[in-house]
Amino acid sequence: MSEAGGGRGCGSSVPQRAPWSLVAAAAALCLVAATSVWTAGAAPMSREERQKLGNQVLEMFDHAYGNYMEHAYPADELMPLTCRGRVRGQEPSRGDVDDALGKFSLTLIDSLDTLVVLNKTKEFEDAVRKVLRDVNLDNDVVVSVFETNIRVLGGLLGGHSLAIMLKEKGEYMQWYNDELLQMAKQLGYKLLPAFNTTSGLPYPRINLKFGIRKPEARTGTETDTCTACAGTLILEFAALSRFTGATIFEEYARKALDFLWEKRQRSSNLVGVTINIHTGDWVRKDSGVGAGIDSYYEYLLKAYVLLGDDSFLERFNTHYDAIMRYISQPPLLLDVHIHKPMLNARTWMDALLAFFPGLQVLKGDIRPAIETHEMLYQVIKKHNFLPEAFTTDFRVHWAQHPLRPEFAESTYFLYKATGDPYYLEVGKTLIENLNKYARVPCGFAAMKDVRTGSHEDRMDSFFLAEMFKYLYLLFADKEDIIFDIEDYIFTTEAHLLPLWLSTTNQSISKKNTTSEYTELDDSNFDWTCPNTQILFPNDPLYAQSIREPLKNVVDKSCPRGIIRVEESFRSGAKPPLRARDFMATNPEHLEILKKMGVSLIHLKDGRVQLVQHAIQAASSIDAEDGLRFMQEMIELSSQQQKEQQLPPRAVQIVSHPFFGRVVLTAGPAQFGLDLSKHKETRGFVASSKPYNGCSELTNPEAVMGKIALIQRGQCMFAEKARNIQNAGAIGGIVIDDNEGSSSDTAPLFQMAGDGKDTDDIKIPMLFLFSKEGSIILDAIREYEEVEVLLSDKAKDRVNILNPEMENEEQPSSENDSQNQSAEQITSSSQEVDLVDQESPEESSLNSQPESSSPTDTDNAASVSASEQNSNPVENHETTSLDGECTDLDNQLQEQSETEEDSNPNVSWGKKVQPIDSILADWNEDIEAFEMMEKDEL
Ligand code: DMJ
Repeated sequence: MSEAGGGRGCGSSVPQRAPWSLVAAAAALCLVAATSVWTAGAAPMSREERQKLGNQVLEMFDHAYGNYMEHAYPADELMPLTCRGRVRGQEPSRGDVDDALGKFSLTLIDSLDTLVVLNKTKEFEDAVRKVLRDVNLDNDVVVSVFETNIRVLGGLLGGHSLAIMLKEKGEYMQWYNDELLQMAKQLGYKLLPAFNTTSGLPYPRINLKFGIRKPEARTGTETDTCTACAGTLILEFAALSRFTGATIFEEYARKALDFLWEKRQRSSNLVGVTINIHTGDWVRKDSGVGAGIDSYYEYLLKAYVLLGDDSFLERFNTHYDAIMRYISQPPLLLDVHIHKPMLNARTWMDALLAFFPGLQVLKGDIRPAIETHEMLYQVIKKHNFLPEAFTTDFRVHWAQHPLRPEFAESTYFLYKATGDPYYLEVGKTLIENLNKYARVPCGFAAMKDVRTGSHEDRMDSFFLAEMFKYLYLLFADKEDIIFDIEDYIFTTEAHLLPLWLSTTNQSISKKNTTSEYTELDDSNFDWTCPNTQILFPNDPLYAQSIREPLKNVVDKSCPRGIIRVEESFRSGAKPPLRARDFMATNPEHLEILKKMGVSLIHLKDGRVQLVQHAIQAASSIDAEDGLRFMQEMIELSSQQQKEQQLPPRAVQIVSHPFFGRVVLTAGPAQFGLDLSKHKETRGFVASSKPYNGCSELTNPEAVMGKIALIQRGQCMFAEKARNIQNAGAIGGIVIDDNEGSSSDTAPLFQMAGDGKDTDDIKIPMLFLFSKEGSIILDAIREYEEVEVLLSDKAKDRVNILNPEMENEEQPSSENDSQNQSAEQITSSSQEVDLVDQESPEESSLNSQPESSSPTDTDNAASVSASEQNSNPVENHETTSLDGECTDLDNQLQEQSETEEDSNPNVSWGKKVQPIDSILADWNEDIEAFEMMEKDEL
């Protein structure tokens, strides 16, 4: 086991390309070494080109920093679209995001050490003078303890670290007398009151002037904090203690970490996202490596590097083991529940987890780092940036991107680890995209929506603190940097702390180390590093071979892949299982999949996701087959998407006591009356008998002239439609039989026909997921007579209550047709727009329904036929690839943004009010109406 001083021995937060022995002293810190000989794979990048790219980074930094200094300073941040400073209180509040702003010239402080890394020593000297002259840390502002620590305390300490380095060199900063450190200490003391809890976990926010509890403080009533918020202090606080000799900071940060470790879920060894700072109970029990937890793990490993304290490594390795067991599903990293870690807690990933491959490099676990990084890169190639959140089938979940640096960080570490020029090309792409899509005349603007390229008036300070450092260092040679970067560790905000701190003022760590660690079974601890001398020099294609199977993981349109499939078919090498024949319920198929190295991830919304790991295939031929199978699947899905680009529809409950308040998002049908081209259909609802609508109705009198409710399953959608139409229904609503399904969580799709001519179906048909459907069913139970409106867009309540008014507003019949065709044009052009804009989103790659999926028409006729043969009793509409992966939900999101303004009743897609709240509202409405009725009586 290494003693304290390991930080110095292991020598670096930066994986080196130097001989492996350099890191041996770190015992367990695996900074992998790479070969300098690159014989295949991505072509090596010439020194000239790397220099050119490095210069481009410098120019970009000047553009960002120069505009901040010119137009925003001394404000905390630059607003690059309006070219002015963001001053808290003077702009509309953005909620928690604003807690980073303390009126302390945040961007300047966050940029200090970047200036030195980028060789702008003169500018650094000026910047330090400005900080000392202008920055006030005593403002009456409530700030986030976490953000203030990583950005401001970290920024001051990084600045101090490089100021003393420069001073020692004898040219610059000769006047410097630890002034930044004094400021850091002052700030440290300002943050300490936050730790005044029984647990030792800090309050999430503090008032810089008044602290926590005083009435003037306006904070201190919070009970919860995020794990990362409480667990990302040790580097800055320990550095502050060791630089100044004031032990209290390191003590407090250690105590908070000790408490989190104590509270880890003991059977899974995972931590939740949010914890109660008083009781230590987990408030949010989901666990991942992204938002809310990320830097807690990062700081355990880096605390070991900086402080040389084995206990941190033991904790990190214990957690890492759990992460790899439960959360890592290469290339994905999926949140799970801490108590039931085999259960995924989400079907999407957030952008913050992009730092994790970099941390894995630091740990020495290169393979999963390469895999996850490659997956993320595929997402970036599709959207130009990493969206804030994306689904497991790589669709956009949250479309914004605030120029986060995590992916650049991982790219840098992977390049240092592997020496693979591929990562230089990745960096080049990042630079190009930033210049092409985020650059504006007054800096770089965050992306509001990566799909549309729209901007937000925001340039976060971390963009300067981190992005430019990592990009510059990626292309730099040792001699391009005026100091040895290997002597420093990067904080989570990429501030530089010198590793020599590990041997300075160590008494604190000795005094406070708990005795618990000796009880741990450390047999699973990884004390040795992978021998990269063997790993890379002997196999220069190592990284490439890991990336290769993931190459098309996102790009489901995949033209090259399709050609390859066709070519291989022509040469007679057919895959053993065709994608179109695949059924997730067929054990034989599952066996074949396994052989091909294809694994299934069961998503919560009923879909399954397919991911191929070529190395898990039984043989290289099976791996090839697996690849072909995946490519076929991609092709098949994209074919289906093309047929599933109808916008969603609305079911609006119009009768008493709803009067149009309840609008349910519904899926359209490929057959029957097209509601976008015709006037809506209005009628009372009635359940059909049999409820599945698969045979002639036994209650035609009940559905005659009404909108029939039918349950999904047992037969084709079209068959149901014919049966209710024959009984005299004027429309139909198919309600999902998957209990709990909802358009909040499952992508909408359109109901497909039966592969035959469906022109005979004249009535409109809509699909509702189970939760939405049950709102209508509950309403029937309560009120018996329930009237609904089936339409392409919810109607204004005024028109619903006074249909005559609507008629008055209607054009004359002569104008009607003109108007209607105008509407059609609008409607169809809107569809085209959506398709154009959204088609890149339709990346349901690897994803197909496990069951209960609508059958496709013509295109997939042979598919459904073969499925009918193989599984005649199953729901026909459940067996083939369907449109669940289509992008209606993204269209919905898009529509919600444009339509909500004009029509407050429309609440599509992601912005749809959650069902529970609709029900709550609804109950409130009912009560209110009942009260009103009583009053009237
Ligand atoms: C940075 O402020 C830090 O890296 C933090 O740990 C989380 N991420 C932001 C930038 O995305």
